[in-house]
Amino acid sequence: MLMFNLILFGPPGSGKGTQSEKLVEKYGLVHLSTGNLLREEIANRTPLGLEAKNFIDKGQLVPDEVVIGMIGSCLDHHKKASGFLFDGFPRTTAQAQALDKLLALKKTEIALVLFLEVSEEELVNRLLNRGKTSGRSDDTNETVIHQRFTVYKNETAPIADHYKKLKKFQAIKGEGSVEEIFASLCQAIDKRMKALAS
Ligand code: B4P
Repeated sequence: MLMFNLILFGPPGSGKGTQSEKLVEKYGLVHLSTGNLLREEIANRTPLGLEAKNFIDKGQLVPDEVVIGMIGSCLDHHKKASGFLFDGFPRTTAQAQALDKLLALKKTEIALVLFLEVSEEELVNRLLNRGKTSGRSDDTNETVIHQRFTVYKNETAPIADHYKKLKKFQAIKGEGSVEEIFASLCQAIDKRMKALAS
């Protein structure tokens, strides 16, 4: 069976995690969120988690070799998956290249990259709001939030070009209700699935 591998791409707070939960339920994909995996490591106080916390608290990215290793072992654990939803990964050029290689080893590739487009003002509001209840250290301090945007612009946004060249990139309006955005994402996925099946 043909695998369907999707990347949900966008700045911090654009709704990747929110929409991923709904998408994996509808399409039966395996959800791989590097943010969630790292927070689990932190909660379990593992050596990897302790290292990651230093970076996340400052609004920086965790080193490539750490996240690439995590994704590699997750892919190995899900040998029978019908597809993966990558949420918050890749975030650097090195991660994008590593993902291409890991998928090639499984004789598959990325089918589609959906980019959630949200204004910076809305992003700050969402993150500060989440910080009030989640207690996430990277959501409570506005300086850290702005550092995350700077890192996103410098290190993550440029990888969009890689997928644009491959004609796998599509921007989706990420403002509006969660249901409206979900409907737009599903429309794009269904169209791509149909094209791949024909
Ligand atoms: P992540 O956990 O990936 O997440 P995020 O960018 O903070 O948010 P996301 O886009 O998932 O937003 P969400 O749906 O939750 O990253 C955290 C940190 O981990 C990074 O800064 C980095 O340090 C580290 N990290 C993770 N992956 C890494 C990698 N590959 N390499 C290196 N480091 C890595 O939505 C945000 C809020 O908005 C929520 O409160 C939600 O309820 C709300 N919201 C969602 N949709 C909405 C809508 N339509 N309207 C209003 N509010 C909405």
